[in-house]
Amino acid sequence: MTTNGAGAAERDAKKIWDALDSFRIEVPSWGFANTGTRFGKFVQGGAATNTEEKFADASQVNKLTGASPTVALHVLWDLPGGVADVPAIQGLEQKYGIKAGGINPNLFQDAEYKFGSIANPSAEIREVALKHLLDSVEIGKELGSKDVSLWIADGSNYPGTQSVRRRIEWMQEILGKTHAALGPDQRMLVEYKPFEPAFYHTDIADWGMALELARTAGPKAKVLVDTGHHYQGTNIEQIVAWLLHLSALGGFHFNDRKYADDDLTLGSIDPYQLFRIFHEIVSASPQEREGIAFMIDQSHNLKGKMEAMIQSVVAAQELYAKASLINQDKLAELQDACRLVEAEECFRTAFWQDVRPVIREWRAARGLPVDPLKALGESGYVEKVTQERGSKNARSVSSYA
Ligand code: LRH
Ligand code: MN
Repeated sequence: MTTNGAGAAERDAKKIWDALDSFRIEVPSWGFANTGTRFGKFVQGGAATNTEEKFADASQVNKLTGASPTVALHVLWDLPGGVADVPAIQGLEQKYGIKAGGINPNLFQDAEYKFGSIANPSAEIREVALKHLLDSVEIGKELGSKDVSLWIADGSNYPGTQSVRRRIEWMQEILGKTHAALGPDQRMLVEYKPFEPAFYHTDIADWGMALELARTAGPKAKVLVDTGHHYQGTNIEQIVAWLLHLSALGGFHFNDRKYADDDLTLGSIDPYQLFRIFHEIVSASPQEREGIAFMIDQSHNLKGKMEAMIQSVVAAQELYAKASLINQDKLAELQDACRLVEAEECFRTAFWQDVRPVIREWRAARGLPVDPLKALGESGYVEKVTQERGSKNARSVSSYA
């Protein structure tokens, strides 16, 4: 595999095995359900129609990839009964051997949030939003899951219609109270997004705003980087480097995009982007890397949901393995000596390494199918769930997920 000799090949194989043995990525429950765009939803007969089926699908993905032992939950979609649904989730964790991961409050779906949730001018509605956040913290506490992952869709559509300044103060007040409710091992992750569903201003639009809100909330608050939440041309790995430098990086929502927040499968459009991000992670110190949450956040509107999720986990494993092959010491030496071409070659040679043969050996050694996607096909799992769920999906309502 590498240019010079067996010794180097063994060393590379060890780097890849060590990288894969430590690599874990969380799958989103909503990635298994029928989702669409505002222009329509193409219902898949085998899609998950309830939280149990989402756990079943997540369990199958983990069984085939060995890398996704947790599933992110969206409170309104997976725990419509709130804290009262925790025992049911604990039952599913037992039954399917998958742990609940990030708890995602939903402050964007209900009618009362038309003018915002934690940034809404109405103190009454802000209180309703705070109640939902505190319920989400409680759910996380009872499930023993580490992260409460906040995406706030709040914003406005026309200049002059809302006070950006007062909305900042209202957000800080609510996020401070939410942080105060966190348990000793809990964190709150603040996700930013430049636009959609708001199209003039979004209250938490970029990493700087998320960072400042996290900092004022408290030490258990970190920033979540959704790779789809950046304007074209944004250097996302530079933002990651800064957040690492500031010990403010909580985690990622990985996906890919050609235009905006397209939520396409990771590595499908610009795999080099994710490689550059992983380089910032693997070149950080073990302390800095500690606790960074890798999560997938995608909606599979056209591709088979199980196939797309397995493709995503496998692509993430491959890109993380490639990044683990970068000779960091040599690269740092070449970078600081401004030996540009040699540094670039040292960096991108790792990207071009075909790590798949060694990953297949790792899978076999770990008792996993050497080709997860092929194994899914041979398992008949999709056909089985399509049989079981088909009629329910045919009747599926038109909610987002
Ligand atoms: C917003 C977002 C957020 C989730 C949602 C499903 O675009 O990235 O993380 O809550 O997608
Ligand atoms: Mn996201």
